[in-house]
Amino acid sequence: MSYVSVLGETRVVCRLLAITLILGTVSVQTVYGQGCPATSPAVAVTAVITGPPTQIQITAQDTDDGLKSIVVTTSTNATTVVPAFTVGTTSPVVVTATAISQIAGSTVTLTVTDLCGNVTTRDFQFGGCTTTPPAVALTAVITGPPMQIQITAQDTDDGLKSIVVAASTNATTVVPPFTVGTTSPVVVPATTIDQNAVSFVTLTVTDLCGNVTTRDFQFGGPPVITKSFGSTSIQANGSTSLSFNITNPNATPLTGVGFTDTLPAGLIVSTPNGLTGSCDGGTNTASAGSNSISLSGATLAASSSCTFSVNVTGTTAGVKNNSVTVFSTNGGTGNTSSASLTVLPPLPPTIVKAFADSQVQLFGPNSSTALSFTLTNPNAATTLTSVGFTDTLPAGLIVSTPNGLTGSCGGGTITAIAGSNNISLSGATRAAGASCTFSVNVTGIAIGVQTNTTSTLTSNEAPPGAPATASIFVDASFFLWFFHEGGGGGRPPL
Ligand SMILES: [Ca+2]
Ligand SMILES: [Ca+2]
Repeated sequence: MSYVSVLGETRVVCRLLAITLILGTVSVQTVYGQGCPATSPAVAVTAVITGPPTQIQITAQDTDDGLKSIVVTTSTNATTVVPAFTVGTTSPVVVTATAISQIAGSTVTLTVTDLCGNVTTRDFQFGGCTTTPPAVALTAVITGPPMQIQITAQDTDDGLKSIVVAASTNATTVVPPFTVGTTSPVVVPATTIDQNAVSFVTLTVTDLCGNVTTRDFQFGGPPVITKSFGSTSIQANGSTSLSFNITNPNATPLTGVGFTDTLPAGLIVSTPNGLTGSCDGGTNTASAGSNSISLSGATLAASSSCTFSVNVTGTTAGVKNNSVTVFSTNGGTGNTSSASLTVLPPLPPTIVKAFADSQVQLFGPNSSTALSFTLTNPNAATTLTSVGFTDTLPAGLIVSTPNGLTGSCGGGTITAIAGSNNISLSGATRAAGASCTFSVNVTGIAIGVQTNTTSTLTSNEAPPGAPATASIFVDASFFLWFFHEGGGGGRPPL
């Protein structure tokens, strides 16, 4: 290019302009074609040949001014060649970078200049290790017999390095030759798979960056069942879930999958049965109140599982051991899974007793007070029957005359004979969570603190419940006033 001063201006004039100098006249005659455009050359990747080894084509073009130079400023882990071209060409020029390293990564930088001095610099990065392992999948099953399969391994980013048959049991597995570094799929056939035995093919596939995928493919094996209770223990007559998970470990479907689970004594299907989940195409049977849960006729797709659960209720206390065996039509009988549930006995009834007053007089108008008993069945689901207790009064208390009995307790018989030292309840029935209260008047007959403790609480269903204790003070001040201080001569004590 050249710089020419015309009419006080400095202009960049391209070579396409005709410039004529007429010497001696000190005049400049300039003919302009057009101004020099400021548009820089275009530089882009236009082709990738994956190889291996990978090759790249980078195309440079300047459609207005024409190319002046293409300089390779960086070429790391690559061989970059600029072809010969005519300076000023407006046609594309294709630069080829070969031997690109997919593992280490390659960098190619081009600096492209056009005839007007416009410059484009572009960096191109290729390859470099990824952390993505190869994909390994079953892509074809020829049922035979004998059965054949195809397993496809591919690594689209780094390229495959090796495919190793880690196991081939009851099958013939051959890895075909392939170009190390290929990003194309490689199909590994396994032939003569024995469907009547459990057959395994295990491939370990590594890419050029050391990422590894190991995949097991199983054929002909039975289903696998796992059962579990939702809780490890429940109260008597309480409920929990019982879940069944069935897995098909094979790379092919299982048909006719089922089981029958007979519950142990003291464990039944709840009402309602709370059935949730299903197994594809199978029939679940779990009749409320029965001792049997079953599945029949289910189909499990390759490498799939299904889960369903029902609620069960413990009707007697104890450890309930429960086993179930799964079977299938085409994979035979599978494992036996066991689970245990502890059914705890019902909680015993509870009792609270209390005197209405903290003290009574030994003699006179304030010598009696009410003694109340409150019984509770703390169970959530168990009715307690034949609930009873005995309360023998201490030497300083007797049942008042009359006994002042109020309240009742679940149809039970309350005995409190006037003048006796005994209060008792027998034969009461209390529903889950229910309480009852009754009271009897008692009279102090000896001075001092009278501590009163019941027997344990008995019932037909639960272990004995803890006794209840309460105390009252029998005071002698009224007695002393009445008999020793003048027989009513003064004001009696309260
Ligand atoms: Ca240009
Ligand atoms: Ca990879």
